[in-house]
Amino acid sequence: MLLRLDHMVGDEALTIATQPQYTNAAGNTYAVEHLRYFLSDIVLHSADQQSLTLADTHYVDVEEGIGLEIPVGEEGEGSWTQLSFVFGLSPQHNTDGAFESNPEALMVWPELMGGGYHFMKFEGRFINDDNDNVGFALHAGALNGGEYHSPMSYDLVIESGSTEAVMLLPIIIDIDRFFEEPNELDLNDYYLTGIMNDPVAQLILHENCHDVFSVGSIEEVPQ
Ligand SMILES: [Cu+2]
Repeated sequence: MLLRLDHMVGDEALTIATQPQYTNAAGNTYAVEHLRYFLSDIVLHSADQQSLTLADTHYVDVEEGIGLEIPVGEEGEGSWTQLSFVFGLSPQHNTDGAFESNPEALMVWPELMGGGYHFMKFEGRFINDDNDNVGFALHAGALNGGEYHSPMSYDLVIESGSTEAVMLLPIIIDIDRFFEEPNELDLNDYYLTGIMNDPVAQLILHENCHDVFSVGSIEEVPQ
């Protein structure tokens, strides 16, 4: 069995591009050039209180195709009723020096802003209020120790083990949702300064993360 991360914008598969083509809730026309992030504490849970940790930390780079699948392995054969993970790094994993090699080490978060690592580097371009095509960077992290990581938990029904097929569980990441619900995030407010040193912006993005992820229906892929 494996988990597959499907990056979407609404109903469309995300296309990495430089030319703004998507429209967010604030009406910004935007493009995603780079999307890099960490998940942590990825755990399957069963009805009888068993749990299986799939990864303590997991790095994703959409543009480079890194980390788009999370293998479950043979010990994952069985029945599971819940999947939980953290978007970003849970505090126990967000420690200075935790990652010694690239690409993970390149996610380092400035010591002066609390240290540890970026939870996400979401970079792209958009058309600003002056009608200029400009770059933006939404960099999320535990600014000065802020609890901006997002624990997620999903009920599911997985019965695996007997089938000839590979069981595949899609995890959908809807990029548009970073910009909405409960807070409308307008890139005009942030593209000049970024958000790294802005606790209000970190909170806005953190709150919006609650429904960015969803779990799809299990698929069987013939071997
Ligand atoms: Cu940054």
